[in-house]
Amino acid sequence: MRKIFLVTILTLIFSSTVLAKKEFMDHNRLMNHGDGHYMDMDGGMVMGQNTDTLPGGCDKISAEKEITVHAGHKYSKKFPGTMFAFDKQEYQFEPCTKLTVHFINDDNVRHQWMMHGLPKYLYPKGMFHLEVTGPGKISGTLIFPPNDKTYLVHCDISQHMEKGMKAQLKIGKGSGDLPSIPGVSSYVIQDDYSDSIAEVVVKPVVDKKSQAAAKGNAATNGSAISGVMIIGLAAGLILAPFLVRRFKGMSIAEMISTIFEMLAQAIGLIVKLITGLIEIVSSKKSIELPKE
Ligand SMILES: [Cu+2]
Repeated sequence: MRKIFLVTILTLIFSSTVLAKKEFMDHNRLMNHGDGHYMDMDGGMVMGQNTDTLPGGCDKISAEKEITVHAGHKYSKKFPGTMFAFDKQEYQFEPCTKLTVHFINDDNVRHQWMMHGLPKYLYPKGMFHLEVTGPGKISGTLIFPPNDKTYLVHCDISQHMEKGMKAQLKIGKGSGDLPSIPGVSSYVIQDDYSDSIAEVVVKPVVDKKSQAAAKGNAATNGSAISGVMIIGLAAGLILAPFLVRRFKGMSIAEMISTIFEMLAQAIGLIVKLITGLIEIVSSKKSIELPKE
């Protein structure tokens, strides 16, 4: 009894330390890895930092700006169907602006503020990238090129962008809106929260003729399932007497081993059949080597 009590207490202590909210961390002591790449051992990273090289076409730095960007689950609440978001979904700056981004992660997971499509001669992989694991802050600086363009900003952690952590940054007039930016542009694939499957099938159909066809499709889908069921039931009925005879007087373990044996035999037979068929087909198609 005492042992169980001790184990329970230890488990509770251990899980509380694991589940406890991590402390906010200011990632301001980063190691310089060259090429604008900085990082620390606590999950902080800056890639594509550029504080002084003017992009081609810029005579001078047109403006110096600073923004604070938040990333977190709580910012996704205003966008139905999302899980993560930045606090802002759209940014706009003048060409040749020098921008410092203070990126704050409000979650207990890893988030990024990653900009794509920058000129590769200046930004390795065309990227400017800020990353923080767990609650914390990191800052990075870049200088924008001179052309009007819309840049994608997102978090590249698996499914974070798909679940809402996506924004756009326009330089000058930009080059249009990117799709699926929460609250800014419409989704490429619109989520459907209606409760009927039939409605989902019919929804994109416009005219009545194809509407009827869609309904017909739904009906045949239903009958296809019942057709498979009928075949299954028939097979069961045919096999049942045979199986009863076969398993008479057997223990459960014996039954299971017999079933596996039968399955192995069946698989062996199927494999033999397929290899036989392949041999027949390939022997017909193969070209004989010329005899000398
Ligand atoms: Cu993320």
